[in-house]
Amino acid sequence: MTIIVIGDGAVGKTSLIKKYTQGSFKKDYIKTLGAQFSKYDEEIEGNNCKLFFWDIAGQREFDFMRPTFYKGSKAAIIVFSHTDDESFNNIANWHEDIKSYTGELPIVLFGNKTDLVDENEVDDEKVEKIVKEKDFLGYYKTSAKTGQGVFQAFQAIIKNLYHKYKEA
Ligand code: G3D
Ligand code: MG
Repeated sequence: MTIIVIGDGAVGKTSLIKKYTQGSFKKDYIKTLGAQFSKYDEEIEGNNCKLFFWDIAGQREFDFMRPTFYKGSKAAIIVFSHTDDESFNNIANWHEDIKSYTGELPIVLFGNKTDLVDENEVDDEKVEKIVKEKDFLGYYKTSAKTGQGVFQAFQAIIKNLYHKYKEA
């Protein structure tokens, strides 16, 4: 099962994958392709599942490569950072990008770097509005630094895929 992880630069995509896989992933940075590929074996409900994460660079010069990664993917994680409004505003663009190449793909939204913001200052309504609008599977607050929420967030999309493809 391949999952693409996208979002603006420096929102924490690589750090989140690292945290979730506890650094145990086999990492291959394909610089010329602007993507980092991580393979991770995980036991889900007693079955071994192979997970592949594509951490796709947001740089414009790699625009031409993204469709290739999108097409082989079963799900997507869009990451924004709570410390970067621009990364939040770009969620819709990332979503359009995915849709234009894959049609419908299950998508979850991660709001990362929660450790850097005051819980009371986070505008949850704004986020929930876009989750509803775009029909995302869910929204999770994460911190790749403290690890808070990271496990639950990845598990949500992985379990969703697991059940979807188990039945198929
Ligand atoms: P990217 O893969 O989306 O481009 P990275 O982002 O994972 O490379 O992270 C960019 C920077 O943000 C890194 O800092 C990383 O340590 C930091 N970062 C990522 N996630 C979090 C988080 O949840 N909390 C905090 N406080 N920092 C985070 P450096 O300085 O290493 O470039
Ligand atoms: Mg990265």
